[in-house]
Amino acid sequence: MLTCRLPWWRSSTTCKPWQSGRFLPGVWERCQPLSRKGVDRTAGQGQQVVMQQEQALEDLEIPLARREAETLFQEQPETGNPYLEDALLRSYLKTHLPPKVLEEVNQDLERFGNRLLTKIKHLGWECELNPPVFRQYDAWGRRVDHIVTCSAWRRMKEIAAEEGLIAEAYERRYSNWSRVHQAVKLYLFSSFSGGFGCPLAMTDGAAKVIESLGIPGSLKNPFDHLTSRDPKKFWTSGQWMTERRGGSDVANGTETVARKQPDGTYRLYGFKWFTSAADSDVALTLARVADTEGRVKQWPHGFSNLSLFFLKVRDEEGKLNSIQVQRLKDKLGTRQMATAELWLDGAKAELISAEGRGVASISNMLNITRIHNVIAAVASMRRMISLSREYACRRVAFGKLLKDHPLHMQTIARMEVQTRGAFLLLMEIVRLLGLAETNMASEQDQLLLRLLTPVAKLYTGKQASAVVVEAMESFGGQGYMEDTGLPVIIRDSLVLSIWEGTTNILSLDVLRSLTKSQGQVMAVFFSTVQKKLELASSTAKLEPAVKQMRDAVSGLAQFMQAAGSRGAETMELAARDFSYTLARIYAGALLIEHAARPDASAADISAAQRWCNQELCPVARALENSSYEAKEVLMDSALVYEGSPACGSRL
Ligand code: UCC
Repeated sequence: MLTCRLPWWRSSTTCKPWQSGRFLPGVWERCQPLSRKGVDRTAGQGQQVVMQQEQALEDLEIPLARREAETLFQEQPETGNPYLEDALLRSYLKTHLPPKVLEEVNQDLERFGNRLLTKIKHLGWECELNPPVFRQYDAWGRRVDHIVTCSAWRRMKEIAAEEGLIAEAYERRYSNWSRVHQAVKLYLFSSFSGGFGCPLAMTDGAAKVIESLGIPGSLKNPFDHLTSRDPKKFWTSGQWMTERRGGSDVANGTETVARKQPDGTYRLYGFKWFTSAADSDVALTLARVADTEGRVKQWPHGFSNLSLFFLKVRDEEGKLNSIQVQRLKDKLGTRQMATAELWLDGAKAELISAEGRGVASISNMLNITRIHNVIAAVASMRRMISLSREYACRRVAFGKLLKDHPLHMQTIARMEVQTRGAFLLLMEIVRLLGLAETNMASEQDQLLLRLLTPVAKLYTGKQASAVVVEAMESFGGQGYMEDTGLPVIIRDSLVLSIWEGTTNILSLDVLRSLTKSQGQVMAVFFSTVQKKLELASSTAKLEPAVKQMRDAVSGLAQFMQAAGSRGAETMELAARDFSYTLARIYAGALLIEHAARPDASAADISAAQRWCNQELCPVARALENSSYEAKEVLMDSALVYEGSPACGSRL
């Protein structure tokens, strides 16, 4: 006899659909926990619910043991063209792009969206199913150190070239809007790319460094390859920064040395601990220049001892450039992409920065890869929400579609608000980058770009982790199943707050931008936010949001004043809360600006209002709570180490 598997709250004496393994018609209907009356549903959706329920009833009538195949499946979410379904993206482009540019970009994105859906999505999944493998020796015992990638991964590289995913930014056919066009393509590509966004980030960063050096003769050829639209010619670049002693404190952690050769080139000796997209064609890396005796040169204060080098990973015959692959990393996510440990055993390289100015020079690359990180963060949130909202139109629970459960919709709507704020922050930094690259940026624009890049990277990385995990829950147990593809998105998103600088490192970079500009970045921040609020002040529906923003801005100004009189330690302790405050206030201003357009939708207005309902100035609250006082610093340690034998006795 089959036993009833209903949950306990439905298996009371009044609710027993099963008797002797048979379903009694009529009982089921009476036992529905939620009334279906008054549910607003279209005819088609209503029919779908009824059909699903009828199917369930039919299945239940047949004893489980005699059913040949289960017919009640959960509906798979199917999303359409990601460009056409992204209302905020489309309204942003319509608002900002000049009409002629919009027309062309719109066409390109619609076509690209279809290509993503029909071709690229499948390749992305193949990349996930066929991660790279490392073959250290050939059949005859010869060391080959071959990183074997799948055909779909290699096809992604060709597609990246064909679509101009790097080239677009450097050709500048749409002048300052080229960066926006490129970023939007990368954003659409990101969730379907099978991890190929990573090599593209570093390729873009390398091209940016070379361009910022004025494309010297020796780097003209590599630059052409990195920015090529020809799949046969296109190269990708790595960014080898992390060594065994860590990836944050690069200046102190780098052990690799560079020995100058008689022909003016260098040979690099060292061990790179994390090299992402290790199958790339070229790389930028840091090393300490040593003299002929192998002694590392010492530099005056202000120089980190590190210099920046360009190298090709293989020579013309395909042999590794005196590089040995130690092993591939066993990562939680981004498993489609080979991350390796590499020994540099005399790798031939070209010095491309002034000696000792390696960190400053590679920061051009870092700022680009950090923007790519933002792209990936926003894309992962958008993808999860697209799937969630689609699933909610198909999945029936408690007698109605998920979309008709207000609590479920409230949960997705909260994620949507976060994603909208993040998206506008992304568009703002790529808009500013586009201006800077076409000599159209004012000094203020440049300062704002410098400040907002780490702010957006650190904030959207955290948002992505929270949103994708929340969205996973909206699929119930299915969200936890590998073959739905959902866990891949989660795993791949979790790295976004780590690589390219962790949240705290990026918070300190925010402070670096303040110090370097002697506070000017904050003056620009305040005046830009004020301007956006002023423009919206005549929109009645936005009044409460504008008021909340003004309060937050004045809280931030008060914090700045108080922190200024306390010194660097307070600022360092407050760095994370401060950066979150900047992100929330600036994204709030962007949402308000977008909602103040004459053709703004009700959803645009609501997104702005809801964003501003959250705590916009956490740094002021923390200051008020004395979180940055010395006694609280001691208490931080006491809290962390209570009961720990590690260093508890030394507190
Ligand atoms: O490689 C990695 C994984 C690759 C995967 C890529 C995927 C991308 C996403 C794709 C999405 C799909 S992960 C490794 C990444 N590593 C990092 O991000 C490093 C994290 N650590 C830092 O950022 C640190 O703050 C350091 C390394 C910058 C600290 O070094 P220093 O030497 O202590 O820094 P200083 O002395 O403060 O700065 C040295 C110079 C200064 O210029 P000068 O000397 O003119 O005053 C700084 O102003 O560098 C300048 N500088 C910057 N300039 C430092 N950071 C920046 C910046 N962000 N922008 C402009």
